[in-house]
Amino acid sequence: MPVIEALIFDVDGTLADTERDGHRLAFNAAFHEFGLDWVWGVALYGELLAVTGGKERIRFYVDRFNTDYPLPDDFDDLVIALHKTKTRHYTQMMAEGRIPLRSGVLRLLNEARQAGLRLAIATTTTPENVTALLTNTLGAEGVSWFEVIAAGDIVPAKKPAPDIYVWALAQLGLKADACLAFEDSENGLNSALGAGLRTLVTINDYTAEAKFSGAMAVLSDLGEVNAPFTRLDADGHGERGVVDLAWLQRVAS
Ligand code: XBP
Ligand code: MG
Repeated sequence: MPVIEALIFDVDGTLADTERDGHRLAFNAAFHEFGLDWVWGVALYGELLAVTGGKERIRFYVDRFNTDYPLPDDFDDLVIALHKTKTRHYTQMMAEGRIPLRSGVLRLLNEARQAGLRLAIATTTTPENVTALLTNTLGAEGVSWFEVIAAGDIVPAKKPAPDIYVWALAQLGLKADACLAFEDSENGLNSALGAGLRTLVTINDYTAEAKFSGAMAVLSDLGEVNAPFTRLDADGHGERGVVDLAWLQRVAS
């Protein structure tokens, strides 16, 4: 296996647990601001996560879960306006520091940077949201840690389509076998696998029951020395530890 040259990270659910207490609340705040009585509870939101992308998720909700809603003629414009408002609420929440990075993320990013690995992001979320999270959690320079930020509508087909990872690889000028991807969801895993990437999954509450077939490994999180990960896939035999570059190189081989 070639030496790992770059790490490509998903954002939502992987770098930080942004869905339940970030995106979900921002959607609800936008609905409220528009005088809509739509409220996405924690369980419903788990079902809505089947569709990636905020605008796509609003449409999915109206289509499948709120079928009595009379579609206005300007529904397309409404979705865009709602989503813009949702992004304002979300970035405001990030600026308030409401969502920290997940366990082990900062440690691994620091190690990768010191070792000269290249870093990239591949996410379906809106670019402003990525900037808000990185700036708040890593500091003003955080965005510059990532050489490529592939986000949002930059490719029309969102995860589980491989397009966002294919785009990120093209920008890096690297083949998939020189990179590793980090994901938290089946849609994300399938996107990365579709681009030919070996992919490490760290689960969260919304994705814990998924099967993750094809993942390089499935872990509770990246782990810290005083709070090690638990490996959950059958090949791992319940290993506990810390994801560092040596561990990644070993498991990827
Ligand atoms: C993340 C998402 C995003 C966010 C909403 O998926 O599904 O849609 O929930 O973001 P992944 P926007 O982690 O697989 O990339 O509202 O900005 O689209
Ligand atoms: Mg994700």
